[in-house]
Order: sequence, then C-alpha cells, then structure tokens
Amino acid sequence: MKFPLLLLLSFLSLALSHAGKEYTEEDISNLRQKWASEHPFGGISTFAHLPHVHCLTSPHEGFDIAILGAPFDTAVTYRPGARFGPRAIRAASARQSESRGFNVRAGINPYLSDVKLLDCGDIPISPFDNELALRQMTEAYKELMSRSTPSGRRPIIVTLGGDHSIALAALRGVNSVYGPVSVVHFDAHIDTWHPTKYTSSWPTLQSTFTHGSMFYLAYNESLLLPTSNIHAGLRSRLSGADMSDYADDDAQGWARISTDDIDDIGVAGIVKRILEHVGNNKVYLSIDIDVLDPGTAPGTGTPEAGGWTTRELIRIIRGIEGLDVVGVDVVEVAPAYDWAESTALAASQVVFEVLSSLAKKAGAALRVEAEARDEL
Ligand SMILES: *[C@@H]1O[C@H](CO)[C@@H](O)[C@H](O)[C@H]1NC(C)=O
Ligand SMILES: [Mn+2]
Repeated sequence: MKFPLLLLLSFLSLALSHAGKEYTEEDISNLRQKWASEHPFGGISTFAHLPHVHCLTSPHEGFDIAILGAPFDTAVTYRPGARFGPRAIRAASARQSESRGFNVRAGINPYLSDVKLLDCGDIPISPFDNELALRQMTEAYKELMSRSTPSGRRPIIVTLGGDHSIALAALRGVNSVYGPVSVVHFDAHIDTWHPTKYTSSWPTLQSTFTHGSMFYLAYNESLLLPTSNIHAGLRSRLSGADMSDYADDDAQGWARISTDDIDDIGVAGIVKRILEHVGNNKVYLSIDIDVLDPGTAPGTGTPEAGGWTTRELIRIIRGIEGLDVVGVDVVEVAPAYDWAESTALAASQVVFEVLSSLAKKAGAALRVEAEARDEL
C-alpha cells in the first residue's frame, strides 16, 4: 500500500508545482503598488486609459457614459479613411487620464467623478454592404440605449466616428428612448442634403444614405424635433446657382450659424443663439471635425478652408455645457490625411470637453438623487 500512496503524493506535488506560487493579498497589493500605474505612452489604447468593456456583449456592466467607436466610412462623398478615426482619437487621447484629467476651464476631472465612464470598444460594422452596416449600427445603438446606468438612468453614448452618416443610427437609438430630439450640429456642411442633390443617373435606395444626407433621412424618419435644430460653423459651397439648399434646410426645421458669424457676434453670441434655440430640449450633439480649419485639422474627409480654431470651438462647447445632451458624436477624423496627429488631438480634446460637461451634469443629478434619498 505504501508505494501507491507515495506515487499519489508525488503526482500531487507535481500538480501543485504547476499551479505556481501562492499569492497573499499583501503580495497582490505589492504588485499593484509596483506595476499598476500606466505612462501616457504605455498600455493598450483606450480613450483616456478608461477601462475597456465590450459593452454590446456585456449587458450586466452598467455605465453612465460610454465611449463607442463606429469605424465606418463607406458613405463618404470624397476622401475615405474615417474608419481609422476611433483608433486615432483614442491614441491622441493618451495624455488624458484619471491622474491628469482636471479640466481647468470646466472645473472638473471627468475621470475622477461619481459618474462611471467606460470605453465600450467599437461596433463591428460591415465595410461591404451599407444596408447591413446601417442595420448593425442601428441595432447596436438601440441595444446600448436600452441599458441602465448604475443609478437606473439611461446611459449617454459618445461616438468616435466614422463618417458622419453614423449619426442616423445614433439618432435612431436616442429616439428609441426619448422620441424626437433637437440636434446641435457643428460642421462646415449642412448635411441635410436631399439625396437627389448628389447627381447620379443610377439611382438606388442604398445610395441615398451618405454622410451628407443623414440629417435629411433623420428628418424624413421624424427623429428630430421640428424647428429646434441648429447648425454652427457652416461655410461650404451649395448646389446650383442659388440658396435652394438653405431653403430645403429651413423646411427641415434648422437654424444656421455660419463660420463667419464668429467675427460679428463672437463666441458669446454663438453660445447665446444655440442656447436660445434649443432651450431645455433633449439634445443630440453632433460634431464634424471639419468645422475646424483644415490648417488645424487637415485629417478629414471633406476639408473646407477658412474654419474655426480649436480654441474657438472649445469655448463654444464650454458655453453650451448646460444643455440636456443625451447623445454625442465626434466624426470625420481620417488620420491618413493628418499631420502629426493634429486632427485626432483636436478631436480628443473636443471629446474631453464634452465628457467634462456630461460628467458635471450627470454628477450633479446623482448628488440631487442622493440628497433626496437621505431625506427619506
Ligand atoms: C420620407 O420619404 C418617403 C420616400 O421618399 C416619402 O414618401 C415620405 O413622405 C417622406 N416623409 C417625410 C416626413 O418627409
Ligand atoms: Mn458632416
């Protein structure tokens, strides 16, 4: 009997040695002490080093605000390449982090607040079939918008585009929870173009879905509140020999602030017009990086000379921080045409400013709820 027992013991000790060293809580805490911190240039690239969760497949992981990539660019009218936007914006956000995230302009560190932020990764979107792509994006947004935050509210999704057409799917998602909303749209272009404004002798249903027509389609699907939408930063050429594009835009319920208006009414005047126009409505905030001057942000699909500086855009975004924003996109970053990450850097700063506003508002709402609970 002795021999088999010895054999058994030696097998056991072999098995234990494979299990490796035993760690105490103290060992683990020592390891954390030594290795947990990340340099800005290190680590796997998520937005601002936020934790990454594949949210679409993790329904039990609650979050208040999510970064979501929409790497899609097969609905563009000029330069493709925005499918690489989410990666580029994440990489350019590397110097943002919990430990260096206090926003002096906003007076908050969005990464050190009560509000739970995640990087939800990217939606897998077909690059071969735009009908399927739109269906995939729509389902993804509806799925994520149906989730609940840790305090039982609806989450806010901040999308990194992708070309601008992704906004149609995001608006469908927002609509599935809130019904029609106001859109505050920063862009050099109106993007309310009727699909027939893109001349083609080969009309198909699918070719009506583009990054210049998605707000027309959103209007057509009644996703927008009538007369409560506003563009800011417009300066592109229009179709034909008259203002009929603007007449169409009027008919779809939009007001317009041009790029040049900043010289006449300043940042404060622009902020005032946006706030007066949308008031207390729920707002979808859509920021096409081509609203910036291509000298600042060359890495984009349809650049238009003579735009705003990043500083001007940031000051406008800070000015409208009180809006009731329920969804956001920052789109049209196409890094192949970028210089020294400047477009991606501008986009990552814009996202930071937006996250600061969102975290400030959501944090205040959480505190009000907590106080109400304490009084019970
Ligand atoms: C939307 O487009 C369809 C097809 O062109 C049209 O029949 C319908 O009247 C449009 N709806 C609105 C609200 O414009
Ligand atoms: Mn656009």
